[in-house]
Amino acid sequence: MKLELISFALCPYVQRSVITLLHKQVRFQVTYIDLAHKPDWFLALSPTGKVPALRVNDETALFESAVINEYIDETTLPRLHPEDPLERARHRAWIEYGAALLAEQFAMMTAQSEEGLAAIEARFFTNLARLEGVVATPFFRGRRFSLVDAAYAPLFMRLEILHAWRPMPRWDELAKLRAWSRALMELPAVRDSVPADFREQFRMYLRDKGSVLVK
Ligand SMILES: N[C@@H](CCC(=O)N[C@@H](CS)C(=O)NCC(=O)O)C(=O)O
Repeated sequence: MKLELISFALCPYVQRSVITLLHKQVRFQVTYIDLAHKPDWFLALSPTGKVPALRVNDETALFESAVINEYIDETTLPRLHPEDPLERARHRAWIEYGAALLAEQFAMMTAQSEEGLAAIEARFFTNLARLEGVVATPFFRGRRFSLVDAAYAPLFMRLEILHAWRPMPRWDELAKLRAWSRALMELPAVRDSVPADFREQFRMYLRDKGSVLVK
């Protein structure tokens, strides 16, 4: 099976799929595109015009990170998704919840004023805190890594970087989530899912977006 992941290096949704591919030790190629100038071939294969897209055997293209991750999981054993349908549905629900959190995190990271940042940050942490009573440790469901872990690691990676630049007291209060985040950051599949100069690229990206966090 030939897999080609269409990517943008700083995209957290792409990173979800990279983590899954690395964790499952699946061979894949990466093709980077410029999201500001999307090539025609990409627009032809991705109806949403968003990355990630996964081209399989030079033919079928999949889109949506959660769907791509399930496909990778179903085609390479052992399965990361739980066997039990109810438990699997619960995992899917939290993955969806994580996608909404990523959108809120993006709004937080690109806030243009201190007032705007304060409002978005309050909302983000209120919604993030709902996970505190749900998560087991070290990973979402205990000792076994799951697709929920792959879905949240990009969010935590960005949160830890932002927190190092400018401490966010509400992140310190979420002890179980921080333990989960720490366990994820130690995994090779998570560490290797971003370029070596990710922090610097991330900072420059936010600076170009006029983020109040890097002024
Ligand atoms: N729901 C999508 C979201 C993907 C997404 O928003 N990707 C962004 C980059 S991080 C994108 O491609 N944006 C380009 C655009 O919206 O034109 C997924 O999970 O794959």
